[in-house]
Amino acid sequence: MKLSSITLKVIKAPLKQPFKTHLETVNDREVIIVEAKDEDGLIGYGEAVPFSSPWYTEETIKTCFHMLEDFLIPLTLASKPRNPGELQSLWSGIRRNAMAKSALEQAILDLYAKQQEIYLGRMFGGERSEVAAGVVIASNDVEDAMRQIEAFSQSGYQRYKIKIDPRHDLEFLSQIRGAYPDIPLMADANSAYTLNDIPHLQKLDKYNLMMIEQPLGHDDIVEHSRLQKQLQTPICLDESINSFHDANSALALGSCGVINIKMAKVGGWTEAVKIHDLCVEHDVPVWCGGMIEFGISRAHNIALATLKGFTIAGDISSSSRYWEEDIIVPEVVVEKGMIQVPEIAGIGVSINEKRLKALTTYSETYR
Ligand code: OSB
Ligand code: MG
Repeated sequence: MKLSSITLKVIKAPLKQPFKTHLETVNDREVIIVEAKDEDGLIGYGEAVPFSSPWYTEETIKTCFHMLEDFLIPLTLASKPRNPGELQSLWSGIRRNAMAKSALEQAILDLYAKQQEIYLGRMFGGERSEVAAGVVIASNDVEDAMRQIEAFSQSGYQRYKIKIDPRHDLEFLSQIRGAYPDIPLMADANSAYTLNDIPHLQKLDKYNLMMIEQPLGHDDIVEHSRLQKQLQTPICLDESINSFHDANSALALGSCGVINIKMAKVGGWTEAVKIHDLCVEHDVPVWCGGMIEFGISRAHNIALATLKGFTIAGDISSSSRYWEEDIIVPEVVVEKGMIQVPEIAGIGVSINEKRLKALTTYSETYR
C-alpha cells in the first residue's frame, strides 16, 4: 500500500444542543481524526469516537490516543501492509481497544479504496444507492422532545429514537404517542433497567415501539434472553454487542430480535461485516448505530449501511443535526428520510480543511 505516514488530530466542537441520557449529558464532542498517507500523497481518513470520559465505553480519547500512538501505529508502519486484509491478524496480539483499531482500519481502508478507485461500500458488497436515515432525540423534557420531533420530521426521518429511563418512560412515551400515533418510534434505555422491572417494561408494549434498545446491563446477554421471552416488543442490543462472538451468543440465546451494529465499538469494518453476515444468515435485521460523530465517521457508517442486511433506518442523521459546520464536503444531507450514497472512491467525501484545522487542538505525525 506504500503507506508513508499516519497523522492523529484531536478535534473538539460544541454540540448545537446538549445530548442528555440518564448516564451523561454531552455538551462538547472530542474525537481523533486518523489520516493514513501513501507515497503518492493520497490520504485515507478514519475517526476514533470514544468520549472524553468512560461513561459509554471503557475507552476514552486519551486511552485511544495512547493505543494508537504507542502500539497500533508503530506496529502497522513497521509491517508495511500490502492490503488492509493483513491488519486484523497483525493486531491480534492487542486485546480490545476497539475504537482505536476501528479508526486506524477505517483510514487504511479508505486509502486502499482510493488507490483502487472504488467506493468503500461497494468494496464490501454494499449495493444500496441511498440509505434510510433515523434520528435520536436525547432530552428529558417531553415538550422539548416533541418540538425536536416536529423539526426533524421536516426532513422525513424514517425512525425516531427516544432515550428513556425509569423516570422518563411511560408518561413520556404516552404523550409522544398521543401526539404522533403513527411515527416509527423506538426507545433506547442505555441499561437503565434490571430484571426486577419486568412488569414495568411490559407496560411499554402498548406503545407500538419498533424495538427497545439495551434495557438491561451493558455487559449482559443472558438476562436479556429472559426478558425477551416476556416482552412483545423486540429487544435491540447495542452495548452488549462488542464482537462477532457477542452477536453469536445473543442470537444463540434469543436475547434480541434486532442488532445495532456500531463499527467503532466492534473494532472496525471487518468485525462489523462479520456480524452483519451472521445476522443476515439468521434473518435478524440490523441497523447502523451512531456515536454523535463528525462527517468522517458518518461517511464510513453510510458506506456500511449500503450492505443488504441494514434493512432498518440507522442512527445516521444529517451533519446539521449536531454541527454548525461539519469537517466534510459535501456535508451529510437528509432529504425525504434518505441519504444519497456517493459513487466516489473511498468514503466518497472531501475534507473541509479549514474547518478541520479550526477544530484541531493537538496533532502528531508518525513515519
Ligand atoms: O446508545 O446509541 C447509543 C450516542 C452516543 C452514545 C451512545 C448512543 C448514542 C446514540 C446515537 O444514541 C446518537 C447519534 O449518533 O445520533
Ligand atoms: Mg444505544
